[in-house]
Amino acid sequence: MKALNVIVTLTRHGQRKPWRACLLLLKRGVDANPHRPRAQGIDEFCVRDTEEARTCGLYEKPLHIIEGPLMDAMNIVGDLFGAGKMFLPQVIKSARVMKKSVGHLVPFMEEEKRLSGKADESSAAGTFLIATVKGDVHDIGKNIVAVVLGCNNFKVVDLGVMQPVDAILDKAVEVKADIIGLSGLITPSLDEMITVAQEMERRNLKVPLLIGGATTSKMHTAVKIVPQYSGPIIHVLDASRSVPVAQALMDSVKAADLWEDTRETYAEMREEFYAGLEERKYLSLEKARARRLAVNWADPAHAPCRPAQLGVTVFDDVPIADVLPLIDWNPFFQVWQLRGRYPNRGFPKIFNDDTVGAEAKRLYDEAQAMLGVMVRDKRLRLKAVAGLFPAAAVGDDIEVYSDESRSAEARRAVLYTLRQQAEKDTEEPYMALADFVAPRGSGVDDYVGAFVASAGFGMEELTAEHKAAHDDYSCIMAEALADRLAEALAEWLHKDVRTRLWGYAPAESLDAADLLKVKYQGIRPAPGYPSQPDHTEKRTLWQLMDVEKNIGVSLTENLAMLPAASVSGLYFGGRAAQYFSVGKVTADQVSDYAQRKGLPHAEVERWLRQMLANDSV
Ligand code: B12
Repeated sequence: MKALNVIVTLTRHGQRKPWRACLLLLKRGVDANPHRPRAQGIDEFCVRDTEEARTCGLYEKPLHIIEGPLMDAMNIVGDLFGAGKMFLPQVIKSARVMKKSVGHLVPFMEEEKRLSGKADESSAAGTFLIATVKGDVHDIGKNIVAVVLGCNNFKVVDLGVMQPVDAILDKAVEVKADIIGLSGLITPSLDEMITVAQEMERRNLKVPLLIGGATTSKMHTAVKIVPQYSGPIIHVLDASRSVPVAQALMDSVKAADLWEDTRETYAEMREEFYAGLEERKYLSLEKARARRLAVNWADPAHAPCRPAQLGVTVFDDVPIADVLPLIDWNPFFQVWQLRGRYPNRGFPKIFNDDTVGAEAKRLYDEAQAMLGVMVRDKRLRLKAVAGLFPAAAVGDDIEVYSDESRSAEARRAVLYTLRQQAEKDTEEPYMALADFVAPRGSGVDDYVGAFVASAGFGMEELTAEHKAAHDDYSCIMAEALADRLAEALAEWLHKDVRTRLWGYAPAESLDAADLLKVKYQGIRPAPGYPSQPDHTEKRTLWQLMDVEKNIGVSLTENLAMLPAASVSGLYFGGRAAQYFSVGKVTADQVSDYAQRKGLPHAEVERWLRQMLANDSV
């Protein structure tokens, strides 16, 4: 902390020149005391001060400014973040200042290189290659990790999203990566990560592999990925933990210790996992079906409502302002790793939290300012499509028809659902989504709905602008807000469906808080979420609602949606409909499901890999 003391002293004495560039950064470190909130990351004078440092005569080369004051400052920022004394938004803003400074210096360094004919020796802590795997569009978690590692002096090579295994490994070899990091949001990415590990083994690489992203877990890494590769593989929970792990891996002694410890832990976890498999108990599919949720369709309380507007409705441009009140802010603070302590965990009480309150408020205000610009300048376009169709349950399937005849000729598509099989101690039913729809032959005419909502149109341009301005902070903020808007749009659309398009709850009057607490009738399970874990069901939604043509949201080969800030799901309107988790399923259901879907068994097994009772983590 010697450098910090120097800076504190310099700041106190108002001695700014020629350290201004450094001070600008370090202000963040000094200001990190949450009890003394001050504006963080003020970068407006950054270029002026960097230029001043370059021309003041103290530094022989522009690189010396980067490796001197700028890196000193970033190291302090990194240390404070690691010690929990500085928050993620502050770190990312500090990185913005650093990037702007470096951006100003790069042309001078290039000119120097041109004149001397040789490149500057870099003193980076190591080269970290990061990528989101094939078929996955997840960006925000990866971006946060990239910035945080950059703040800790790593040279980060960010390949972006949807990266196939060869692209990742070829680049890793080309840039002589010291560490490879993989990110993923949806379950198919777990298989892609296994493939990368296998290919690393085949190529005889020794580079450590870090695994991260919302869908990953320590258990999955230990059981499924680690056995594929003889080099070190470590699961990293969040951005702050990526730093000590990456730093340890750059030191041969610490790396050996870390990997030995981790390898041991993972081996124990594997043992526990395989031992635990035998303890799990399941009902056969037949028995589970016999204990389905038996809705009394003759009861008027379950009488389905005929939708006011059957068919597909396209929303080409929902005003951002209309969905703003429906934003759920809690996940927003999770993105920025700001966690209030009980009783100030949730929004807006988080602002009262002694530790994170002030920073949370500042972040929220900045988010509001960005939303204001998005509304004013129409930077994002919100698009959605909703479809409501006559339907009938046939076993565990839901047939969707083009007209009310519900005849074989009118059958347009089949939605396949999965049934719970994990044994319950109670008399509770073993549910599948099909239980919520009146069966064919019951004499009751029922309906089902589907939707896709996206707030990602315009994001590419917006993030490209921020990236060009070396502004990772605004880039990550925009991504976090687009994700919030996508979910708020889904909430808005669901309300419109309940009260108008389907109209089964025309008089519903719930405020935003009640909506976010799901106090309304009906559900909207998303393919990939626990009630419908099979991502391939999205293909049916795309076909039913002609999604790509109608609103331009597409599916990747692993069924992620593009643009990234998108959600899709089904609508069930009846009183019986509720959220549940399918959990693990046994081989009999996998075979049955494959047969019903008309897909090869192996393919279905691949898509359901994370829920196979005999094997999945
Ligand atoms: C917010 C959210 C969304 C948002 C934004 C998604 C995004 N960020 O791209 C929206 C609403 C758009 C969304 C959509 C969907 N989602 Co979602 N979503 C979430 C949620 C609630 C939080 C994810 C998040 O953004 N966290 C914040 C970020 C910053 O954290 P992070 O990505 O995990 O990254 C951190 C660490 O993981 C780590 N890290 C990340 N990468 C790396 C890499 C390395 C090398 C290292 C070291 C570390 C590291 O550091 C990061 C920073 O701390 C999770 C559940 C959960 N609690 O995790 C579900 C979740 C990820 N979603 C899920 C699903 C299924 C979907 C959808 C398919 C649903 C649907 N049908 O609409 C879509 C897919 C979107 C698409 N484009 O295809 C599933 C995925 C698992 C699965 N079954 O496939 C989850 C796990 C929910 C669940 N329990 O089932 N989702």
